[in-house]
Amino acid sequence: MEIDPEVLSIIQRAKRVTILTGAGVSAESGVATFRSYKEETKESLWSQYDPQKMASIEGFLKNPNRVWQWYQWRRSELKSKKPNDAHKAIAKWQQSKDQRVTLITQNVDGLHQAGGSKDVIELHGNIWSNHCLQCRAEYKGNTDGVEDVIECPKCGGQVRPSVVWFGEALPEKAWRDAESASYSCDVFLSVGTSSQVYPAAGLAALAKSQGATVIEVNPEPTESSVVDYFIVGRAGEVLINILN
Ligand code: BJW
Ligand code: ZN
Repeated sequence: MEIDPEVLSIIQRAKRVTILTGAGVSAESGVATFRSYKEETKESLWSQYDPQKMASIEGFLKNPNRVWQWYQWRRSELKSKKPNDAHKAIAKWQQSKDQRVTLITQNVDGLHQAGGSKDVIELHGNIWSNHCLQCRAEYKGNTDGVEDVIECPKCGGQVRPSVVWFGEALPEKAWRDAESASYSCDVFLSVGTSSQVYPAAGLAALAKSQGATVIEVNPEPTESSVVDYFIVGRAGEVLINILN
């Protein structure tokens, strides 16, 4: 594939690049996305499960074991997944001496870190961590094979995965860092996200309001309305081409 030379030159001239990634970046590692469905006929999560039941506090309180087991299943699926070309290309880009590249992700799978990225701003938490719903203490134990919700050793509350569910606030520091990286970049690159979930989807508009060029990478059209350039393609091949 070839990328429009005009877009390439805008990216190359940028001093500060902020990248926002979504589930599409992990799709080529074989991780199911939430909404879109296409990649190697893999069903998306929300075509099989009700987000209100699985990814909201109401759903958890109603049936904690069902939600817990769903996350345990996703963790077991993720165990064998490896970072792909997109994760690796972004990690390499972050090491550039000429450009400052900030990575913001909505993904909870940890594959960016596994691919070598160091400072990853995780907007929706991390699926490998757990904390108590009641006292918020981090639960550090290994949960492999644990079928039912664990009781917090400190207060007896229920232990939950440390991800951000619908209706919950994003982690404060991550959100602050994401906002400032979006405010201050020359290029905002949105990769593999359907841009339907807020507030993350609003970062592109924030960047644009400060004069950044917004570039999107996705094989499919998205909900985003502020895009200056849309690169049609898969995350891995597009990022490799941008870097070469
Ligand atoms: C490829 C590819 C390849 C495929 N290469 N690409 C304003 C307007 C409307 C609604 C709201 C609003 N503000 C808030 C809301 C409510 C809600 C929301 O946005 N709802 C919308 C769905 C309408 N937002 C929230 O509730 C947020 N909280 C909040 O606003 O709190 C307010 C508050 C403030 C103060 C105090 C208290 C409360 C929280 C949102 C949390 C989202 N959580 C999830 C689950 C995480 C845990 C888990 O993993 O289980 O996060 S939902 C899910 O969606 C997950 C994702 O991170 C997120 C985004 O999905 P993403 O990454 O875009 O994936 P897909 O599947 O949608 O798209 C994949 C894309 O990849 C597609 O475009 C493909 O084409 C593409 N693709 N192959 C490149 N090879
Ligand atoms: Zn507790």
